[in-house]
Amino acid sequence: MNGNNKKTVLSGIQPSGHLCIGNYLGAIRNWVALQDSHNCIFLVVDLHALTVRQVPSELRNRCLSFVAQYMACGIDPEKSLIVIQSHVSQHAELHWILNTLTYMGELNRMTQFKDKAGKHEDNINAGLFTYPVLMAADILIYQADLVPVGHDQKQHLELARNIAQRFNTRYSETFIVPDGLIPKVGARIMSLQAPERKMSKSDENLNNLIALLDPPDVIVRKIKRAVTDSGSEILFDEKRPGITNLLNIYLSLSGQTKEAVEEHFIGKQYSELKSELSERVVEFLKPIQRQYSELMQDKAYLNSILKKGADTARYLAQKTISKVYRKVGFVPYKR
Ligand code: ATP
Ligand code: LTN
Repeated sequence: MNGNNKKTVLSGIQPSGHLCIGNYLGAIRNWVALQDSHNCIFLVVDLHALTVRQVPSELRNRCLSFVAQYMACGIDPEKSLIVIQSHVSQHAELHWILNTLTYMGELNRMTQFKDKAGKHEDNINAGLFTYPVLMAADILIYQADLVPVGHDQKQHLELARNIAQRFNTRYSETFIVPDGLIPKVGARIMSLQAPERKMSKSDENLNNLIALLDPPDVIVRKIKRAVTDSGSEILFDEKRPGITNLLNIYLSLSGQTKEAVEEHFIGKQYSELKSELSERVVEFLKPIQRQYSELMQDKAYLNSILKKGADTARYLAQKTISKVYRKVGFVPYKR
């Protein structure tokens, strides 16, 4: 990307709801870890966010807030590009081309579409349906090698790989076929009140998620109210999703092994797990929240980072789209 031999990493999050520890443990934590060894591009995917209704002024503020939260979590704009998707029009251009290579049957199988269509029955729009193709465009436009995401994005990634291969077969080698990077621990953090569902940052019930910006007393209250299961032993057990989820969050933040965590809680009560977990989460989020507040006071600085991100991203994306337009047979624009 910058003329070095490093591979390219690309990922993104929709600016909807409140960034939560699920997003951090499933995705952002891996982004931070990849910054030195890879050329990284991290997107705030605002085009995707429009697939559900947004209040324009809130969307605008949330995009900037997400940028500051990425940085507060450790994304360093000196090492990585931070980019707002709508600043790079080539995403939408490639989306159209890739739409023509994607079958309705493939999109019909996407579980996220089925979930979201179920949640927003009054607004099942065409954008929601072709959302995974836009995600493929996000990835392929930068010739990304690696895409760090949580487990729920596995199906979308597979589709992106299939579309890349299909284009390459039809028009000759053009796209890198990307690999996913899904963490072993933390790839699927579950909802606090309904642990059979994933924690989701735009859940209407805020008690289901721990937001990165939740104040300490709110975190303590939410964890105290989290659903646990019958029984009293504190063990990782698929049949007890509530306690297992709390243990998984603890495990992800402590960096210990499962065995060490189970041993630590032998003979202890659920209430002790909850208070120890609350303490860990609060301590973990404290420096992130401090840094976030500082960053949000300097909007000019945030905007300068976004300008730099967009300028470089546009250059990279234009290289791909020009190649794609040539390969599909469009007449080149001559000055
Ligand atoms: P929304 O509820 O607004 O649809 P979301 O919480 O599902 O959002 P996305 O923007 O869809 O978040 O995802 C951002 C990243 O966070 C993706 O890489 C996704 O895999 C990851 N992620 C989302 N939820 C979880 C979760 N509960 N556990 C682990 N990773 C998650
Ligand atoms: N669909 C993703 C968000 C997303 C994304 C991307 C992730 C949009 N474009 C490109 C990785 C790479 C989601 O988490 N819902």
